[in-house]
Amino acid sequence: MKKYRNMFLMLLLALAVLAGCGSSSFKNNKESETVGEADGLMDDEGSSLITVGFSQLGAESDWRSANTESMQQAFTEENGYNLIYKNGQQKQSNQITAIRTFIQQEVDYIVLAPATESGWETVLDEAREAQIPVIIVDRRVNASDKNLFSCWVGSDFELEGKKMAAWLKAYTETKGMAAEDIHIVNIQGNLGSSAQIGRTRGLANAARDNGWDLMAEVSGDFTETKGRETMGALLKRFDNINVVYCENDNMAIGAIDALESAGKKVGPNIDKGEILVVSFDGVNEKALEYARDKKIACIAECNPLHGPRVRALIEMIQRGQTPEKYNYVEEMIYSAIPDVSMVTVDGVVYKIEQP
Ligand code: GYE
Repeated sequence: MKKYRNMFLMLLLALAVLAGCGSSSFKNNKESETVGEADGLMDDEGSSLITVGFSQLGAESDWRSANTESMQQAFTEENGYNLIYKNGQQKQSNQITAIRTFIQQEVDYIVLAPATESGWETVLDEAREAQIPVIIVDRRVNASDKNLFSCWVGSDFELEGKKMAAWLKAYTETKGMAAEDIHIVNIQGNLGSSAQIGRTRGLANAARDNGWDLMAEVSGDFTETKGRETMGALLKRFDNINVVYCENDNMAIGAIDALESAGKKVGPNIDKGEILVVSFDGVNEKALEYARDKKIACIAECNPLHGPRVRALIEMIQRGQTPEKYNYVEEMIYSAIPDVSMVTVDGVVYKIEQP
């Protein structure tokens, strides 16, 4: 993937940030397989391999596949790990069972990529009782007792939504459109997941503040199939949609298919009757191609390559250090439309990158 070049240097930077100044922000978005090896690290029993139980939530999207692969590449035997991977098939109950199995197996670390935010207290408490450190990756858990897990690494999903809303505002202003003429539908991710909550909030607040017509918010579960179905249903309900905000690329691909099958023209010229589609991730090659063709007008990047980041956190704990509780990755925003060159969110300027 073109945009994951310079991987080695960027990861070195991230490790330096983590180890050096205890910052809560990972400065890189890139993956390396070559640094941070766990050579010489021993677990409590003196075994040379560290056992990590990884409960992944499912396999719903290209983002998820890239995330799983990143974890599998980071936690290899050559790197000093024994990775036990469990796919939760989108069900929290499966993930809870996986964690209980990891506890019985007496793994050294548990890594959890939770499907939704709520409902983890009991099982996390069981892991704490067993004195197994838990690292949360990607989405968050909303446990009131923050000591139920060691740390978290992932994206600022609301920031992603805010960046997208800022781009939409800037772009529709270049088109001279009145706020009330912007008729948006939001095809959301799976309800109750941090990625959905943050991206939905980013748009809803902007719609309220700008006076946009946010007509519907419907979940498409982050899958292409549900994105297609949901878009089809929305087209039956509304005949004036001109912006489709998809909370990931796979749903955008499905939605574009439904729009085109219904005879609609997808593109950035909303002043000329085209329907503008925006989305999140920037992992799927087809979505990036759509972005280069302006079929997807803008993509807010969500970086899935958390394997080396989780490994760096585990290695800190192994060395007796305490990682920052919340570790954010920095992310970009992509659009091939030249009219908007940057957006400002919460005082920070984000340059618009080429997809
Ligand atoms: O954007 C989506 C995936 O939680 C960040 O989940 C992740 C989201 C990602 O299914 O494609």
